[in-house]
Amino acid sequence: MYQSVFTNRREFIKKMAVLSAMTAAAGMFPGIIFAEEQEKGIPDGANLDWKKAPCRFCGVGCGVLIGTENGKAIAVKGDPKSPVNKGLCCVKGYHSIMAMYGKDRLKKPLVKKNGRYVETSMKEALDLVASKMQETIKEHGKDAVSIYGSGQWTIPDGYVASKLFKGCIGTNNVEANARLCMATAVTGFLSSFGLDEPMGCYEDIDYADTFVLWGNNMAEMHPVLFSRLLDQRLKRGVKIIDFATRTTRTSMAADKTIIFNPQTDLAVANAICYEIINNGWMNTAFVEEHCNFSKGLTNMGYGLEDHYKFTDRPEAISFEEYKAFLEDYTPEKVSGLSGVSVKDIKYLAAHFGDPNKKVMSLWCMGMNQHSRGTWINNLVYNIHLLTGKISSPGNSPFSLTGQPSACGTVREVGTLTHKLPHGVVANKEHREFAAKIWDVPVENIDPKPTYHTVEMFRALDRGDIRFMWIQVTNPMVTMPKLKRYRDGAKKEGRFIVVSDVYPTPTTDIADVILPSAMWVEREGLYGNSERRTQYFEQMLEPPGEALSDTVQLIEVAKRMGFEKQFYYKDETHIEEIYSEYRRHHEGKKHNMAPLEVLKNQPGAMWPYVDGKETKWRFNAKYDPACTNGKDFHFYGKKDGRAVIWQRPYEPAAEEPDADYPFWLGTGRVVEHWHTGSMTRRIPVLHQAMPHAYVELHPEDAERMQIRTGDMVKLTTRRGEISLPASVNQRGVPAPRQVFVPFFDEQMLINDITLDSFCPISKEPDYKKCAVKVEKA
Ligand SMILES: Nc1nc2c(c(=O)[nH]1)N[C@H]1C(S)=C(S)[C@@H](COP(=O)(O)OP(=O)(O)OC[C@H]3O[C@@H](n4cnc5c(=O)[nH]c(N)nc54)[C@H](O)[C@@H]3O)O[C@H]1N2
Ligand SMILES: Nc1nc2c(c(=O)[nH]1)N[C@H]1C(S)=C(S)[C@@H](COP(=O)(O)OP(=O)(O)OC[C@H]3O[C@@H](n4cnc5c(=O)[nH]c(N)nc54)[C@H](O)[C@@H]3O)O[C@H]1N2
Ligand code: SF4
Ligand SMILES: [Mo]
Repeated sequence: MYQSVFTNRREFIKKMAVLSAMTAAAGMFPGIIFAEEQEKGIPDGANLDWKKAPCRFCGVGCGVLIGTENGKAIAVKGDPKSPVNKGLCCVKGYHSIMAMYGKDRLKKPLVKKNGRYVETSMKEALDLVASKMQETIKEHGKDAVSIYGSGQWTIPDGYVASKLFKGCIGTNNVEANARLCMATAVTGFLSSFGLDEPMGCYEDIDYADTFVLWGNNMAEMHPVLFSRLLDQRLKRGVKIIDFATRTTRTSMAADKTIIFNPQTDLAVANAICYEIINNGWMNTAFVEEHCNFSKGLTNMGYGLEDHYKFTDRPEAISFEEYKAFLEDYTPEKVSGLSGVSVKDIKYLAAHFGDPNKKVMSLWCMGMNQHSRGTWINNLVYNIHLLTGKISSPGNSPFSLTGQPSACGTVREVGTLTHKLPHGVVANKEHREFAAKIWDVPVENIDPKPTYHTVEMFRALDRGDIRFMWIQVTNPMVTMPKLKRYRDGAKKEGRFIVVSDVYPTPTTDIADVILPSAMWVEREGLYGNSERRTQYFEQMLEPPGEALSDTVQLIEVAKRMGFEKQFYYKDETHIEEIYSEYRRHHEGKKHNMAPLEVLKNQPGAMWPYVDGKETKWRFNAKYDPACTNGKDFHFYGKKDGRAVIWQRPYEPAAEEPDADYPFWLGTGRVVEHWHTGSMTRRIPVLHQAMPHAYVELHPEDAERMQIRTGDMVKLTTRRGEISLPASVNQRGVPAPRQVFVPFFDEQMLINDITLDSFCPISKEPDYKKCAVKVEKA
């Protein structure tokens, strides 16, 4: 039996076009769609069986209740018991179950033979994957095979992937798309505090007086959490300050929007520190007791050269040295560069400086996808450390995650090349500890990290990597400077396995496509932004031969001869895998709640110690791991002190010039999840946002005589694409800037983005490159 996946994709694209032609207005009335579906005979919901799960989509981690009847999920509501969302959901949450029912769900494995995809059984497909991996290792060595996963992997998926590749095969070729997303948050935390993940939690929202959003569009990207900020404003009159490079729906809801030039957040943050120190707002007792000052290397490049190596060399400095450094960042000096008025810089600083105000900073990709991302993370921590506004209710620098399990599966499980579940591969004790739990010889674990994500795709292009297994991510839409990496992946002698639930541009380049069981079609766990681990049970049967990503990996591991390490007795393996995984994190600093607890409540925050969650880490009042006898203990650092970093302003990797006079920034919209593979198959979401566009500032549009809907050609040094214009619609960029969302695989903005990255975190800067803008 032959089935071409391309036929499916053509059908999908055709259907998208038909739906786009329908008026957007219809999309505003979901009732129309549901009525249509109801006619097709959706059950009436009289005998619904409700079960809890974390939402499939974003890192907020809302609790949802899913109603199933006759083996189908037919209703969703917010879980009123969840402390995260207290019964509320956003549009994606409410429509989440529909993402499982797209007509072209992958149901059978497909193997490419003579340029066509041939259906095969799961057993044969897994045999092929295992033998291909073994063959590649034999011919090209263990570092020629790799796995590229995701912050949408469940915790068990990531755990078994790491165990198979790092522990059994012995290669550190394990990366995840969180490298494109949260890697900078990790290096920010590690350099400032020595331990990853926020010290505070969502409850901070209930106590903070001022919220500073550092270039994130919470109204669209973390909608339910944002509604908690709005709720506090109604109740207590708190202030929401939107500090951003463009006006968004978040700006519309904020009390004040301050627009700055891209990349200059570095300078403004330093100016805030200058103001704090020079106005006597520093919490001297806190700084003397709990902080050190440090500086690192500067001019570290932009990761653009292949094989680029950079190692930071931190050096202690004195407070006086740090204070002298800040003289370059007076509000007056920074104002011209940043485009922010002196008054607004002082306004921002005064909120942090006021001893009677509790301040919560929130950020996401504006600060992380930044060629100096680690630095800007450090700088925001500096502000909170200088004022002592940290690790206590309402005083909270809070780095938000994007994906449902970016924290749970990538940061906590450690599915990055240099990481282990507990610790790093370079550390002998950490290797010994992991090897013992994994039941492998310690020599198996290679002490040297191999490739981070961008380098991994460069290695695939060069031929150093020959085999790549891609799970729960769609890199052929989401890699920066995409064309180069697509051409590389398609070269002769590369073998690509893709596990997905729908055909995508990434399955288009696959040699084997494995259909996956999605979300509640299997059992799993996610970990959200506030260190909350949440469990979900299997509620539905996966379609056709679809298997969970965990089981796919285990089956291949067994075929490769690792039966002993992957011998799990219970049927879905999740219970055993999770309790094995928990052993890596035992102790007061990171203990995870047992599965029985997670089965009965909407998640628990780690460190989970003596049956209790730790809400504020490093604060002796709340955190049992504090042992220095003081009020705060930053125990991630050997001397118990957090680091205030001297980090200068440096320009972006590519800035507008005469040939490419605009900034190009990219990002998201509320209706779609990343590459739209799921949300574009939900009619109501697709119709509300049928295709990508380019946002222009109204003055630029007028000068070029461009109106909404006109085609605009964007050209960068990497190539060109054309998209319809959007003027004064949802978002408005600053003059000489354009913004494009990346959800639309038919208008691949990443074909023209730049693959520069923060040399410390290796996270690409998707927010900045230079572009020429013309009416097409
Ligand atoms: N609806 C929906 N929600 C999502 C997602 C989704 O796909 N759809 N994805 C999830 C994921 S994985 C993520 S990572 C998050 C992303 O959430 P966000 O980071 O909030 O969203 P983005 O649209 O990526 O970021 C755009 C913002 O970057 C800021 N920016 C641009 N340049 C700079 C700069 O130089 N400095 C600073 N500080 N800011 C700058 C701009 O102000 C702009 O509004 O959303 C999560 N939530
Ligand atoms: N230009 C630009 N590019 C960006 C960004 C940006 O801001 N601008 N942001 C970056 C960031 S922060 C992120 S997080 C990435 C996201 O980038 P990706 O992870 O590449 O995008 P997704 O669409 O989330 O891909 C998830 C894939 O998993 C599939 N899937 C869903 N459920 C399952 C399952 O249970 N099992 C399996 N095997 N597959 C499943 C979906 O169909 C989809 O194809 O994009 C990055 N790329
Ligand atoms: S805010 Fe995020 S987690 Fe909550 S319902 Fe929306 S997409 Fe789901
Ligand atoms: Mo992300």
